[in-house]
Amino acid sequence: MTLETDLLTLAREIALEAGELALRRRTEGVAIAASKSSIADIVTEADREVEDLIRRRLTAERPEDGFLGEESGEADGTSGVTWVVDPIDGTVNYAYGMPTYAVSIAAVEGGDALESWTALAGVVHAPALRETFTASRGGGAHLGSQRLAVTNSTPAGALLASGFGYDPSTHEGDLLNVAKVMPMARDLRRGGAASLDLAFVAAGRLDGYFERGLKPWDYAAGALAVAEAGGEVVRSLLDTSRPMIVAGSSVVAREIHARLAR
Ligand code: LIP
Repeated sequence: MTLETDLLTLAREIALEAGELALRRRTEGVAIAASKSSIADIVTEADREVEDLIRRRLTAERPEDGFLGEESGEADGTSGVTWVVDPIDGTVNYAYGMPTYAVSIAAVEGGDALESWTALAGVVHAPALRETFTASRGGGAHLGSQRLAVTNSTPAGALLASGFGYDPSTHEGDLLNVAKVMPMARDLRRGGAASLDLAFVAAGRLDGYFERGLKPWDYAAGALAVAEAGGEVVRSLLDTSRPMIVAGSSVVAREIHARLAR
């Protein structure tokens, strides 16, 4: 067993357990615990409870690792491995009872962002969809036992996805970006969970994805899946205040980026 396969096995086991908790809490009724950066940026009691479960299980199994979670913050480790966790990505979808939300768990070494870390293992588990996307460095990306590959479509007629931040003042800029990219697209999807958007790119269900202002926990696991499925993920600093994640096959990702840069 390699480090990557050990980390992936642990991440998958915990993601499945966390997903069942999220699903159970959803059926019991979701309580909004608080709003964070804006009225739209909600956190539910389940977000906090699920991240607490994940953090406790990881600490018990690998106490020397670091942790970076959306709800409970950061803790340094001594092993060189850091867990990057979004307990319920797609929180608004979750609160409204939509099935498109996921537990996202990634293990990385090195820095705290896409261009500075080396991703070792990642899981995007969508309990309401009963789908578990996994990836490990050099081990490929999988949906269950199915090996994944990004599409090799040309940029023209690409099916794309994007998203908008919680801060209404950023929406005009986001919409301008959509307008720049739409001429290459067949259509646009707005799924509401970055980890699933990226997993869908890895699975060939989308040709490309772009979104500004994502946090490391939104994209850490999904970006590894895209890379291991033969795709490309870049974090572009076109807007230094809100870096842009762009993902797809190399030709699609580069076309999206070129249009955004115009
Ligand atoms: C969400 C992202 C989504 C983005 C939302 C939000 P959360 O993360 O996954 O892509 O459009 O604004 O940031 O808050 O549900 O973990």
